[in-house]
Amino acid sequence: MKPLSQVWPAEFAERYRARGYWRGETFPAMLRERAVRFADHLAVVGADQRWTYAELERHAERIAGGLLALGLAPGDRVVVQLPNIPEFLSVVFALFRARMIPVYALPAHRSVEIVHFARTAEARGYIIAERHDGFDYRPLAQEVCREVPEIAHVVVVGEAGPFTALDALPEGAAEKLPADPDPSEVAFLQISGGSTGLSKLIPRTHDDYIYSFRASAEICGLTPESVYLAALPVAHNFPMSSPGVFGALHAGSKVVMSPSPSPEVAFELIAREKVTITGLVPPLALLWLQAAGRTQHDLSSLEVLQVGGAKFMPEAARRVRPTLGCTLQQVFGMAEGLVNYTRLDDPEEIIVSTQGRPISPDDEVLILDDAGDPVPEGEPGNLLTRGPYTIRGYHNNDGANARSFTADGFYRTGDVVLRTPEGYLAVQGRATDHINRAGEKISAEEIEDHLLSHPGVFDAAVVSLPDEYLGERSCAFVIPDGEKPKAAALKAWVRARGLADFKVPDQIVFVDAFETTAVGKVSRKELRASLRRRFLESAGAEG
Ligand code: OOB
Repeated sequence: MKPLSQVWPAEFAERYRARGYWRGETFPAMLRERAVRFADHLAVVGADQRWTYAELERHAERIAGGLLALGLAPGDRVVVQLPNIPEFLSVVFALFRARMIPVYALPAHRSVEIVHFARTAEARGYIIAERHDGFDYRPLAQEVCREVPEIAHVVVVGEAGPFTALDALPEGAAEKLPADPDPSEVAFLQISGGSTGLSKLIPRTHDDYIYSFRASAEICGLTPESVYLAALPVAHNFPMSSPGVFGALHAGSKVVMSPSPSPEVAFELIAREKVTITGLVPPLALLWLQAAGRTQHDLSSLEVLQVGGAKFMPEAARRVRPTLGCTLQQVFGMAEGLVNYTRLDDPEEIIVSTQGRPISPDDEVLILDDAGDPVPEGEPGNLLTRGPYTIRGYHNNDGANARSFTADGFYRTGDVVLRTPEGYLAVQGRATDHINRAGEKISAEEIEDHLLSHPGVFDAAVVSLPDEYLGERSCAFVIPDGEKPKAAALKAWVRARGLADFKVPDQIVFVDAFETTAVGKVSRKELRASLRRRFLESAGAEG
């Protein structure tokens, strides 16, 4: 099995410890300590569960013992694909306790993605919910196990079918549970937005990740009286750690798991549980702003609405305070590390017009031109970063590491930003070819490959187009091979390949040929840019 590691050069690691960022905390120790300090305080609330901190720890201990008794072992990687339910927390804390490595998948992922994560991580276990949003995950697990026979155990929250139910794990012996991990060990694998090709796996350590959400909880003002609503899927880095469910638990707050981010579901929970803070992607924030005007629910407990994952337009941002009566906090982050926040007491103008500033005084930020030289202050350029919670490399992916990191360890974010005189970052766009569809990152290349596998497709280029609601939608330009296939058939083809629904192209445009330059060749990147430009120009002319 490929060993897991995430190593900062010794001088950096020493500095991060000396400055008190890395404090040697680990996930198991964190929960154990809180289960004593906040024993009877509510830790997590779901549809019909209400667990105190002591109960959450008891559940995690039982599951940890059960997973070991089942045959999984410390060091095993386990794909976790669970929706926003309290068991997400008992399961991942159980994995941490048993020194197993969660690999976080989104509920929207399907066989192609899960097989890829399982293979890349060399997973031995897979934990699913019986169903969510009308989808039954058990047939998906059967398909994944056929493709990845190394998966020895599937555990199901709910009716297990052919697998093992979480509630029916064998009884484990407490003394078999391993000692706490070393804080510099990798705690889990997060998945990247996948800007080129398939998602990469992001190894995060106890030290670095706990620092990021501890500091986030502080920036977001979390206390034991705070109530955090997990509205976005918790497997995503934003609701997980910015400050997310982990930051909330670190602060002794109450976590409320919302099965859906829709205003209908979330508003009722805000009123019932007196939610004080939550995080959304821009399209959902727009939907909430619309719905707030006509809701019967009392939203007055809400103090902070965080918006991130994609650019939130200033015109919309300005409406948050008057409409919802709470403070907006913009969040610009990435699963690889760096997270920026506007601060709660910042002037309104900074809050609505920037995407915040970094968490840490030791987050190093470079803004460079394409030649690699710093741009003049205030001008847009490519954002590179390194710091106490930004990774130095992906798991087992030399090619991506060579592309995405400089020799001295800076991560090339692919984002184009400018820095204001106050030191805040404003996202201007990006240099990479992915589509940011309502916060979900889609790799153009990955979807092109699936389109090309269709017999009626000669060539395909996938680009992002501006979309009023989604921010960006995906559009595939397709050169047919022979008879033109139906757009609906192509979409169905991509879906049937076993991909997450959000990756199915929103729009398909058939063209006879792609332009080529005099040399006869253009890069895919230039090709996508020119298709996009010409399409928008002609649409503009028509409109
Ligand atoms: C978050 O993480 P990822 O890994 O899904 O995506 C990261 C990318 C960034 O590189 C940037 O391109 C985009 O998403 N992004 C934003 C943004 N926040 C993220 N673009 C414009 N404005 C923003 N506010 O998306 C993520 C991780 C942690 C916290 C928040 C978001």
